[in-house]
Amino acid sequence: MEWWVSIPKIELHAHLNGSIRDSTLLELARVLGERGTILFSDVEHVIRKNDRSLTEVFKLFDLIHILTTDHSTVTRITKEVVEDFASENVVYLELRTTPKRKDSVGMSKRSYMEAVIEGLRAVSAVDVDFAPDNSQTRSFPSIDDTQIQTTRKKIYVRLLLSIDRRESTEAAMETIKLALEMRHLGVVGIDLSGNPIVGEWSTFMPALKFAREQGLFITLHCGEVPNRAEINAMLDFLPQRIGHACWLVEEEWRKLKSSKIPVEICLTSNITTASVSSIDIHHFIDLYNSKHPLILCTDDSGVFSTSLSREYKLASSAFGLGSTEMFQLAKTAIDFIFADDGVKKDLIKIFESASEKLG
Ligand code: 6MZ
Repeated sequence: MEWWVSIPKIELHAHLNGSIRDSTLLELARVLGERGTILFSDVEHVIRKNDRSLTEVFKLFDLIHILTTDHSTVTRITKEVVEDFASENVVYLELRTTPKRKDSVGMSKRSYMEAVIEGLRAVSAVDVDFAPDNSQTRSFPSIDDTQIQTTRKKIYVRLLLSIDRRESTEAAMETIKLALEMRHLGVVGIDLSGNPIVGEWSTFMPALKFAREQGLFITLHCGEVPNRAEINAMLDFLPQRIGHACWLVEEEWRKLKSSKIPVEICLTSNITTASVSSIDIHHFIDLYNSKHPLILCTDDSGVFSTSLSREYKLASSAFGLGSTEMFQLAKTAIDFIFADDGVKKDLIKIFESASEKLG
């Protein structure tokens, strides 16, 4: 097994519908093609395509949502995505998804999320811990040292509910309320995402403020496009984490660094969508050298044909970081997860045990 695959890793920025296997998307497209809902030949090359602009990515998401939005498919993709992350030794996954209402298939935001939870329960290849410590539904007890050596592979999964930038304040508020009601099922926070050229910060701010007051953690897609006013407003909001941070100017870098807000870095996504023009000038290395908190993530492993192991390998080769530094980078992600201290302690044990094994 490649070293990048063998080390334990933590994934904090992964969109459910962006992380679907191509083979599953093609299978779903074929079925809808047979039913006459779509023209398979039109869709096939879009799914197989590899380089995509930011605009094309959001068109692709509209297509993916046509393919995946019924309850049993949502359950299936959740199961597969968790199994795929676990198979490359992701030991903690914060999976984010946008709760969707689709009247034509009797889907509400709540029933969409129930289908996601069903997917977590359906995972059979590994043990999944998805609910917090104090809940009746936690699937497995806290681990001890002997278990690390002997038990089946285990992955911790926590959920973030995403607000799509196309949504209204009321719709965003509905998502926050749902998140609060589903905390006992492992929902730990809220993400703001969607096409960055759509929507206004002022639409989402009231809902995000409410979420924070209620104790939910917040992560924002910030600076995926150059939008000075929004980047500043987001940094001033002081979310617990931000994703991307591609288009900050000098003064905003200073603000970010003094705020110490951890940044979820998605290298392949940023390069593919041309949010950053080339890997050698990616802000990863400046933030890393400044010891700013950061976490390597995939964003959309399906859409960008990547994996977390690949992102680690890419960072190592692009920025000349050795295995000790990369292992340490993977481990420090523990500090930035939204789950409770019990999970953090378990993760520390997992990394310590792996460090002894890998030498
Ligand atoms: C902003 C993104 C994104 O929620 O249906 N999403 N939002 N920037 C990105 N960078 C490329 N990648 C994904 O997963 C798909 C949704 O996640 C958001 C978009 O809103 C997309 O529709 P879910 O599971």
